Amino acid sequence: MLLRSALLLLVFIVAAPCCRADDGYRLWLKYDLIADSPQRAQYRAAAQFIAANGPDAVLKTAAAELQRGLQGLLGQPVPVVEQAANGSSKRGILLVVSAAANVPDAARSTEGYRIFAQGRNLVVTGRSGAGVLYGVFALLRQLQTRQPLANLAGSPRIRYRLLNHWDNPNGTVERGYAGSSIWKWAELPERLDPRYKDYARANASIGLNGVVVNNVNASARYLTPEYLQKVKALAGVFRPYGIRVYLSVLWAAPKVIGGLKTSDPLDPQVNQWWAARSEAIYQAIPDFGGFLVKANSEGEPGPQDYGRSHADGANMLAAALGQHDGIVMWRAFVYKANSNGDRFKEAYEEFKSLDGQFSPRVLVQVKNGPIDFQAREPFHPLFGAMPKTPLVLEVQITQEYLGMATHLVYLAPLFKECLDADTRVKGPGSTVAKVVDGSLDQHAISGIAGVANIGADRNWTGHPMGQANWYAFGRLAWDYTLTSAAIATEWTSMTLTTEPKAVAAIVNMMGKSRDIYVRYTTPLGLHHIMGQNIHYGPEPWLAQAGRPDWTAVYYHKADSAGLGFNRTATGSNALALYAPAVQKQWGDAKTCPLNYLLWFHHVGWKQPLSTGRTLWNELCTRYYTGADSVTWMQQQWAAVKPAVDAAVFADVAARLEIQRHEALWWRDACVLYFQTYSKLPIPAPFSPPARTLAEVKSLVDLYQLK
Ligand code: GCW
Repeated sequence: MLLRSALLLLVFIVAAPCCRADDGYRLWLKYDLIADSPQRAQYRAAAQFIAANGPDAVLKTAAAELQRGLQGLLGQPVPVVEQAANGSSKRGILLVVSAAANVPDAARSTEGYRIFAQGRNLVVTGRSGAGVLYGVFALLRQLQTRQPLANLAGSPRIRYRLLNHWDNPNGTVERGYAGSSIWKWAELPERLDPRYKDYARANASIGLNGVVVNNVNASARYLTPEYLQKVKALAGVFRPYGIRVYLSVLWAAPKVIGGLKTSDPLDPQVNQWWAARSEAIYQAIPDFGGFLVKANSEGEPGPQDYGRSHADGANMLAAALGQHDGIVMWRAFVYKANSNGDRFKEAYEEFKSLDGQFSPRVLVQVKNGPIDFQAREPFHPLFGAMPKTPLVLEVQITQEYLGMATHLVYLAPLFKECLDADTRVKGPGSTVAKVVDGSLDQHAISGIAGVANIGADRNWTGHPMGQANWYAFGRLAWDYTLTSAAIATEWTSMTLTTEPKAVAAIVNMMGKSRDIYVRYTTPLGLHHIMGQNIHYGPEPWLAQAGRPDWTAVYYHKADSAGLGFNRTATGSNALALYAPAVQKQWGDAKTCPLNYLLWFHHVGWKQPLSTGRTLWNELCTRYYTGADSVTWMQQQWAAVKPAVDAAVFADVAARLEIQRHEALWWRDACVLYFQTYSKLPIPAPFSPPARTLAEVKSLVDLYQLK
């Protein structure tokens, strides 16, 4: 018996280090031991102690994280001391919070950091503990990606960098594909799942400083005293990581839980109710960040129910925050209950005229595009149209319309396409990024929000590569000038492998993945042709739904003449919402980028495009080459097998195989359906789909889209 136990123990000891599969839990913060090398020796020599002086809780976090990272990466214990010992020959890292620190300050925050050599030591300094924490993560990133510990400095370009969780009290996540919610409401506040802390570490490591914990389709419950204790417990876990909590609020809360007869923002009792609730929140959570509101949108209640405007509502909530340091983020994702116009224009029409009416602590939160997180959208026309109002850019990290948790789609190129888009409102260079960071119109506050793709799955995001989208969102929120490739390279080296060829192959595949997805789903500016219930499958034939703008035919407008939504002056004229220079380029089908063509033009099937092909042939070419490219991705992935963890490799390979099937599903559904209008053959060298349109349509039931 004893012998058997000893043998078992031996097997365990021998097996453990080599065979522990990577379950993805550690994200990009693996801190695995760097192989013995001259570089590791240099790192070791430079990191013999950490000195951190001061009571700041975030500084303590920074010291602990650095210690943990160095222990793992260098395999040497690094003591944390209060001060570097005088006259010691040891070299160490000094963490210094100083109001006088010479750090960059792009977003009027105190979160910048600077890393520099001072004598034998390396100093990481910032004007706040958070600044030092971000510096520490930057330093660890240098080690993780095997870079020199040279001079480094950074500061966020955007002040409020938030994840928006669409998580519900019952543990479900709206449009979440990685299991249930990570928040265990029933266990809070007594039990703090260790995951909360790891979640905070991950967010801090990429520079995020705020978390809206609940769905914008909000339950009033979060404002009850009972839930406040739960939110307070989470805030306590996040605070040492420089992260503040925010709540989405239900507009009708004064009626639903407050016992009032109205939620009219101009009613004094309603005002008092919100002020009292807000005060109670600040009593419990002194650094509470503020409120996010979805009002008068998709059936949610709002101030318009009482004939009041969005500004009336937002300003009342801002006033309720009192003297506390909080903000209100008011969403512009609205479209009227009975609209017969073009949904593209609705948010603009409702919000543009309110510019200048919002109180200084209100930011209006605008989705990247005018419709709804489609695989490719032109930038939202509100960017640049509300110069007196700070606008939060909202992007979707969770892949509601981009393949859920089975398609490999790296989203940094999508985020950047919007940030880099030039609104031209103040001449060339008036990019969305400059609207959002406040620099174009000199706003004191600025914000960016990403709808989280995180769930209770062990690897956080379902698809292992989905982690890259969380990572990329944070990095771009911090500094939108980083390139998609640079971010992918960092993430891959920290998460999957440091083998240079494999890194290059994976980064190349990631870089192309979003365009590939667009090609096999919605090429040339098609949009909103997905399934009614599951938003990532094709249903271009959808003609009946709760409202016309929930169908697909409303958007693609296929007929015997051609395809696409005419939004020029002869159509809905949504183009008129953009600056003249943008109108000019996009308004002419000859100069409109092909990526946006069918967003703005109804184009004849036989119309030649700049590629030399007719619209029909180009459409088919994109569907076919897009679907074929998934096979290419599979080959790329197969080639890196020796360099990545076996479990992660197998998981991604299996998901790519699903993606291949579903790309063919999209391709066949769309070319066969549009062919019923074009009446043209599938062009050579492509072969017509082996299945009929009826067969593809029946897949909708198979995938339970109905
Ligand atoms: O894209 C749509 C989603 C809804 C979501 C809404 C929104 C939270 O399908 O699930 O609701 O956007 O952004 O409010």
